[in-house]
Amino acid sequence: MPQDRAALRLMGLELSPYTMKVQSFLRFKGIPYEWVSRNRLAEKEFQAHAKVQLIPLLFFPDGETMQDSTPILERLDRDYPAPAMQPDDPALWFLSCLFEEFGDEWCNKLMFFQRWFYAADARATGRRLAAERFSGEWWSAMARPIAAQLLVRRMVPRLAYSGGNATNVPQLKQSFENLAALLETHLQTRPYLLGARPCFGDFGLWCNLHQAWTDPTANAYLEAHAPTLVAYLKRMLHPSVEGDFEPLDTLRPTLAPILAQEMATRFLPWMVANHRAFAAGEKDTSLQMNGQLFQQKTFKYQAVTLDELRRKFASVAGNATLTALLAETGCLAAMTADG
Ligand SMILES: N[C@@H](CCC(=O)N[C@@H](CS)C(=O)NCC(=O)O)C(=O)O
Repeated sequence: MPQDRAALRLMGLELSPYTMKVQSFLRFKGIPYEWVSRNRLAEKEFQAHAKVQLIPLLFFPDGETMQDSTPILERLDRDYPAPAMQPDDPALWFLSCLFEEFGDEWCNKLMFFQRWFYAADARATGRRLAAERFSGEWWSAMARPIAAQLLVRRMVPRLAYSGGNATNVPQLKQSFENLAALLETHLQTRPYLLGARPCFGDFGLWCNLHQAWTDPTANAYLEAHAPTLVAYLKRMLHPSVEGDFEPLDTLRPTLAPILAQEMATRFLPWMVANHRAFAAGEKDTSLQMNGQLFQQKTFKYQAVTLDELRRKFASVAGNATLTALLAETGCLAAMTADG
């Protein structure tokens, strides 16, 4: 192995929210790493180590590899404890976990539908993906135009997977615009979600919203309506400690509306319905969301991550401040198995 090889190697793409999430976290922790583009040249190495066909793929110096950004961040936080990624306060700790999951599983829908549902965005993304996939190959400029079209043809049907279908788009569009407005207010007086330093929740929340900002339609909307949020999206590319986490009291006035309007009415009802459908062996999940039908394929992954979120809640369920906030905002029921 060449001496100058950095300790960790991060394989992925800039168009991958979860790869950018891990990169941002490595920067936050000050962990040296080598970026490895998952282009065609890296395909052989990817296939030799990947357990699932997903990026990011993280290589440790001892040859161990990891996939799935949430356990990757938790592992890196154990290996490199400083600066801490989580608040000590149990209520803030759980809210940070809840936002990480919300960002990973709900905001992904808000990004994905805008990226592939609108023709201009799909074309733009196809070109960017082709440029990344064929980077490092002399002839790539000639192949890109056709490659871009092929990638769009492969990715657009994926919309069904992420729930970006015509039935759901009204709810997803409303959710994106409402979330942007609520974050624009919440981030007026603080650089990060829970105060003057980033938490676990920031990395999940940021990664998909940042990707959306790189796409034409969402970029135009955010630039016009949410300049403070845009500044946050740029800040999280190189997150750093600028002070302390705030007490829940000062966060609550602008954080509670996000819990009530986006998590309690959209994200959690979908996660609970998906969990129930998975348990019942139903391949499709449908529910009423703000009086509208919301339907998509049922996923094992999100059923498992809801169990994990519920396990985390159970570890702090005795915290009266937290349970009061979750009850007031309509999020508490979903935190327990019969929720
Ligand atoms: N839960 C995983 C999700 C990883 C994921 O969905 N990665 C996408 C790119 S962001 C991927 O590799 N998709 C496969 C493909 O597009 O072929 C994580 O957090 O790492």
